[in-house]
Amino acid sequence: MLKILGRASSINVRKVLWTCVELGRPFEREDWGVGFRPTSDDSFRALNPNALVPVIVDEGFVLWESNTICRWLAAEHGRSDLLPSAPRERACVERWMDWQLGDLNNAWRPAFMGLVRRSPRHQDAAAIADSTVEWNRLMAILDAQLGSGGPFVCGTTFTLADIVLGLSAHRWYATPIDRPPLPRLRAWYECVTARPAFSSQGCGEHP
Ligand SMILES: N[C@@H](CCC(=O)N[C@@H](CS)C(=O)NCC(=O)O)C(=O)O
Repeated sequence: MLKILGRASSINVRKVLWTCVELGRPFEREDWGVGFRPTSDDSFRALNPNALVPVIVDEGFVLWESNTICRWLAAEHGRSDLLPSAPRERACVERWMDWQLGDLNNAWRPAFMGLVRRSPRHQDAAAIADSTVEWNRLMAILDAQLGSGGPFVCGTTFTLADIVLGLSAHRWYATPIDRPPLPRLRAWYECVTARPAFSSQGCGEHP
């Protein structure tokens, strides 16, 4: 049985939960991370030296990095709808997944950590304001991408890019900031979050 280690409030754990449900893949989840068993434990660090969630263990195979886990799961199930096998189509999905992890995650951190998590280390008003501007700028880029084809991030098929970015959009809408309207993004967000797999694992709960 696939084991997922990580608290369900983590956006990166939610990516894996959502993907598993889309795949119909059974799993067990163990709570690790802030508020639960500490990832600084030796037993956890032996699985992921970064001491971050999620980690999966499948028949002795250990994997960390949320987007890589989602790609591995889709590939293992032969789900070329979620992760295309054709190089150009696959590159589109991987590009938007990389953009989510590398660019979007960095943009939102001060605003999200300061305003939603209320982290004492993230209460610099100027940093929150800068972060909000950058976060909104990047979400407008996603809105433009959705306007160039759609209805999904990479065209007519729901892919892993919609999972990781759908969760990012959930965070954006849940953060008390001024947002541009971005109607294409809103329509796409409502479409992807209406999927049963989104709500079945609590992905729509407080981010
Ligand atoms: N690049 C990693 C980042 C993982 C990450 O930052 N995880 C956070 C939760 S979203 C974490 O483990 N925080 C510490 C904790 O919960 O103890 C991934 O995508 O898996």
